[in-house]
Amino acid sequence: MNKPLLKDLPYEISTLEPVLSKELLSLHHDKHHAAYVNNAIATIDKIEKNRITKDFSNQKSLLKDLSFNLNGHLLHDLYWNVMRSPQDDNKPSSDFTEKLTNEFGSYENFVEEFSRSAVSVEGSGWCALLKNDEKDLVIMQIENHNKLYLTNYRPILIIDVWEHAYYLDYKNDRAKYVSEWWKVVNWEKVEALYQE
Ligand code: MN3
Repeated sequence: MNKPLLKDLPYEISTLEPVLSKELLSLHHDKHHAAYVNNAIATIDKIEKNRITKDFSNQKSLLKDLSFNLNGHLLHDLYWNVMRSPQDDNKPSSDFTEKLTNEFGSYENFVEEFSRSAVSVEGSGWCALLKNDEKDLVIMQIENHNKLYLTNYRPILIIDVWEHAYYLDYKNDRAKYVSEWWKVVNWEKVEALYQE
């Protein structure tokens, strides 16, 4: 299986300021995200080694580690890519606003429902907007990196609500982080993912 790769951020480290400081971003990308990549690679190596030795005694814990670390890597990749420099009146296109309105009542309703979902994730996790093949939209919480998974739905917008994603800038105020985060959402990217 191909090994995951830690890519550089798709923008300068200070691009998301003042919503997310460069100190926070550098710690988050270079330490936390990097650790998931390294742990995923180490786990894949162990699984491939077991395949040769036919020793599957630790298979259960390896597959758990793979799910946790590989998802951790993939979700961070998406998270970096759905953000850009902050804009005050940051809104989706009228086409996508219509999609959100059909599903959630209005753009404002969507933001409220998504924000409440993000703030209420239990412990460490994520909140995502996902689409299926029929282009239905759903909001989903993800605990850790891999729990509460919904099959056949792909995330197109995601926020990391692990404390490491905001503590340096917002202390324990997850709600403040979530409300500021809407300024850096890259709606063009979200809409491109929706169209894919
Ligand atoms: Mn994170």
